[in-house]
Amino acid sequence: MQNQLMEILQEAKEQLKNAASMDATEELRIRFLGKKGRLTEILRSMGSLNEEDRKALGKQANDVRSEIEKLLEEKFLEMKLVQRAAKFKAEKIDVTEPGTVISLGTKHPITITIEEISRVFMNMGYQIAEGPEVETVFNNFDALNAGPNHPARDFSDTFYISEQILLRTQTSPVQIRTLMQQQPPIKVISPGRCFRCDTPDATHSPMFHQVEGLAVDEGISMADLKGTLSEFAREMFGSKVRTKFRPHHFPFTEPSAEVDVSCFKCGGSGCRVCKGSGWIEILGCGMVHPNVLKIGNVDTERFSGFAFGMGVERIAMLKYEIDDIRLFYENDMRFIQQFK
Ligand code: 2NM
Repeated sequence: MQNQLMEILQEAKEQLKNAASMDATEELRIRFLGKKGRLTEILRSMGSLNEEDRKALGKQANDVRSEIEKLLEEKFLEMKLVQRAAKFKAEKIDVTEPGTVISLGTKHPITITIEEISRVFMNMGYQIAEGPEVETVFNNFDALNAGPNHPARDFSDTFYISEQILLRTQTSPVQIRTLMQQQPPIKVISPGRCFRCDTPDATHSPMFHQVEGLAVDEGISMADLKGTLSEFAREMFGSKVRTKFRPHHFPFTEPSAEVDVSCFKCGGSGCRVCKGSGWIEILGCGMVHPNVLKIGNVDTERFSGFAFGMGVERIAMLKYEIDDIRLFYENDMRFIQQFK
């Protein structure tokens, strides 16, 4: 039996040496030290021995047991370290790896254009005024000298919310609100969204943007209007462009005009952008009608003013040579990202 014990120890040593995992080590523990293990088997069979032999063998068996326990403990520790190393390897994070690229958005071309127009007028001392997109019929039409039978009030052109409430068809209500709140001198521009009941096509959209402007002070004349808007055209389209003021009619201005710039693309000889005419229409303007000034209790004997309005989409389409207004509203990044 002594030999058997030595054999067991020898076997345990060898097999433990070769064990390559936690599970394999645990299996060996059960095989050698478990209730049905080799050592237990020998201890059980000791009953037939005399006391002296039993004592001697018992001590030896316990020594072997301690020895195997020690070896197992060492192996378990080793396996634990191996396991941990494998876990570290599997969960390794490479902090030098390039991060996920976050794609940045870009400003919409309409925003870019509004900012550019606004900058030109801000540099001339204008303030930016804003107002609601849902307006009263009074602010949108009556106050603008568009009487009860004016064609612009037509239900088929205007989004009415109710009889007295509508979606503004231009940003002029902002000018009206300014006139009613402030006394001259007034120099404001009003960029913003407008709505008209149009069927969309290459040049029409039921939602579009405008920048309108208003200057009221003592001694403001048509010369100020022409100088201001000619300077705006040069800032916006290049220092070489000339301007042309053609007579027109608006209910809220008298006299009224439309403004053309000489083609900034071809210089006036005629091209695709100016459709061969050499001139491009960019905005409407005029001297503010006394009926409009009176809405703001402005003393029309002392003060006068000019106003103007332009379509932002139209300006952007001209500048960037965009041939369909609907491209602005499709949110196709391939389109929008061209205007960085
Ligand atoms: C235009 C053309 C001409 C305009 C007039 C006013 C107001 F409220 F002051 F009377 N705001 N904007 C105006 C004048 C707008 O757009 C083509």
